Amino acid sequence: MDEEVERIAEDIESMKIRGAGRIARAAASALAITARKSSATSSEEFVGEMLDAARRLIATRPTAVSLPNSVRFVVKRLREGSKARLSLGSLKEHVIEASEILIEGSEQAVTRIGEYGSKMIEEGDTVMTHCNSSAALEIIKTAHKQGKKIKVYATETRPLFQGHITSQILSKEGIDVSLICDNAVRFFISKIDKVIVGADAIAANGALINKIGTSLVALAAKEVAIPFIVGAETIKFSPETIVGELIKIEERPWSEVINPEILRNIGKISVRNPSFDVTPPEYIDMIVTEKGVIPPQGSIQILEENYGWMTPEELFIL
Ligand code: RUB
Repeated sequence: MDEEVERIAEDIESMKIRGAGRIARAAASALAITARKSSATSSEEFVGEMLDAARRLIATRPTAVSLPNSVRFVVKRLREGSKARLSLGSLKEHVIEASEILIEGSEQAVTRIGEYGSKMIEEGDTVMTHCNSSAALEIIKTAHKQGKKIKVYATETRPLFQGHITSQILSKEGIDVSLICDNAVRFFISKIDKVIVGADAIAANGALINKIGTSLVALAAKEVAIPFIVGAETIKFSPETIVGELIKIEERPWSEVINPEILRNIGKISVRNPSFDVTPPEYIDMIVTEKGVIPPQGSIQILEENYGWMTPEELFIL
């Protein structure tokens, strides 16, 4: 494996590169790097190198569906090029181009989500967000740029405090932000007009998989009957769920939750650290995608449009 590609894989694992959209773009760029640096002397050897890199990248984090979807997008073109017996040079170009298309498309998708989603924010709205999502923040930032006065409550998002990043980004934009503990969500929910979060994955039934604690925010939002809005590029929709696969919830090391010394003093206990949770579709009012705003029940249609070409073999080939 190329060193630079291995470093990208490790950065995704250690969460130096994090957030489902960014992970997907990093994986696509790692595949382009693999192609650029390849010293393969035959197309077969090149395909082998690409698939090794693809498998390594997919294995880095299990929940963000945008990661395998991005890798599949590039591998599909690799296979097509190989089937069409492109020369080795053209095959490399084909792969590099595919990865560039994916990266550009993913960036444009976030901008579109911002445009569509911002229409749902009204002057004077108070918004709650959880974790750090580029798509959710794009909605808020776009509405702010349109001159709407918005107040945001950002949850800390333990254990890794992605809420600090969110607060910093929004405050730099000049948006009024209050950082709150995750367990203060219900305390503040009566002040909130809308909840806006991102997605690591959307299942065929419209369920949302996002940072642990998202489902609790959704529960609180439902109690006070305010809109719960998800910003999700279509690359976050999971084709595996059409054929009954469940989305794997990553469990990260306990050391992210508690200092080893404090743990030693507490005694012999187990510490659990699931990184994501599932918000059922009944708790979601709308999903803002780059193709438009859909109810969660519209997820299957997005999956059919975007991934209908996939045979089960293609789905599980990596
Ligand atoms: C990040 C997280 C984000 C989604 C969407 O989790 O849950 O809400 O990935 O982000 P982690 P984006 O910090 O564990 O990667 O909209 O930027 O893709």
